[in-house]
Amino acid sequence: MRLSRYFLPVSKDVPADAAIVSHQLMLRTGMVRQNGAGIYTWLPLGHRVLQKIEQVVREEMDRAGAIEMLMPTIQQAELWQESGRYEDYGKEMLRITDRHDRDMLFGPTNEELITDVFRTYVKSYKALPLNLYHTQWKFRDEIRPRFGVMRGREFLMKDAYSFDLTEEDGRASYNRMFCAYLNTFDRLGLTAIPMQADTGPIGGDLSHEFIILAETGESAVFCDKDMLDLPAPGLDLDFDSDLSGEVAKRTTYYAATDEMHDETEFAKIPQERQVSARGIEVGHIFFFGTKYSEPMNATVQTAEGGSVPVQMGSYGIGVSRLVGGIIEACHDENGIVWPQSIAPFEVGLISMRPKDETVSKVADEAYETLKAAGFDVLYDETDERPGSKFNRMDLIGLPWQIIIGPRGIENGVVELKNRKSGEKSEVALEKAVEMVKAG
Ligand code: P5A
Repeated sequence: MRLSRYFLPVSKDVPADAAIVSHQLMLRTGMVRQNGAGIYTWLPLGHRVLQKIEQVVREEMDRAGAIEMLMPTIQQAELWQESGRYEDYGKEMLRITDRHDRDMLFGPTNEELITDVFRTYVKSYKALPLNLYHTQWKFRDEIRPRFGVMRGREFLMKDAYSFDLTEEDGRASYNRMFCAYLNTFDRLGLTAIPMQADTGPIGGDLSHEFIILAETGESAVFCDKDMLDLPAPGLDLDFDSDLSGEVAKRTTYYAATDEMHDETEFAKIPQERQVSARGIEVGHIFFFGTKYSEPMNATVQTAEGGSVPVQMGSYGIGVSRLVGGIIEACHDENGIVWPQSIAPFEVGLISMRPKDETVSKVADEAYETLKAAGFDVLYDETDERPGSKFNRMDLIGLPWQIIIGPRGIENGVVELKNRKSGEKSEVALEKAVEMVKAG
């Protein structure tokens, strides 16, 4: 993408109510524009990141055997009346009336809708296990939307729903999602800690929140430091195998959010391993058995010919929240430092002298070479001062910068800068391509 033709409204002014660094940086880099309390337009740079995160999440859901679909944002009140949550959900639910005076709502989550899909089409245990997911906008009329996209009212969530015949199978489905989540967050460059959590309006008695540590996090969290060093299960994990050991490895450690915190248990950890910090909840998984299937009559035939309510769980990842969460974890004094896996562009190509014919020709060729190598490239061929070009590239945080100037051309090299380490090297373009590929 040529910067002169892109839409990148970088700005110096940050509204005073942008209290945390991720919110400030998202506004400064022109990733989002606020349209109302907790409601945002995703501008091109922000939209690219959102889509890249969604894609990583999708790949890991697919790897774990979940199947993608898409449910609507607007739902009928009847389904929620059937489950009993229509009244319970309270003011967080945005209720809407259509022209025929029908009660509708903007979905805050989709347990009811997916249960309705399930009961319509699935009648036999033979179709199980089944895990269906989508990535769709949700609306929750949060009492205090704040911190930009981290606590929005309209936000993008990936939500998956598992269906099993027995409670034991249901727990196996839960374990698959538990492991898939660890792999997903790892690919996003994050250390996410599974913590025992309150189940709130979703329900059930088994639930883990996935928390990344950040000073600006909304929740107080407590855990064992040794947990932080555990590697993710890995992309070669066999999702058909028994994963209870992988889960147990992590759940034997103490880790809880403030609602579930038990000071006596926490005190049993050696003091030097006690982590008491703040965290951001980037995912939340639940197993709630027949909470929805029973009242909504979602049953399956067993091998013996009987009929039982299906066992269910639900699994959420805050895709739009992750954009802010990742910036909280990945920035420095000059701006954002994107992990390569979800950077809006992998390479920022800077032409030092766009008016110089030779420089511009070499830079144009480099642009074509980098694109042909499969990279997303933002090519700054604008006529601005080099200083402001460098600052802007640092601010938007692309993992690699390639700088083309007259001196390098004379020596047959480009300058390659790694945004994270700040390391610069003068190498031939082919070598730079290799280094970017290696990540
Ligand atoms: C699980 C999937 C659920 O809604 N039903 C379907 C279950 N869980 S949850 O914990 O309530 O939400 C899942 C994740 O969504 C993100 N999230 C938010 N992100 C931005 N703004 C909000 N207001 C918001 N509320 C929830 C979180 O990452 C949460 O873990």
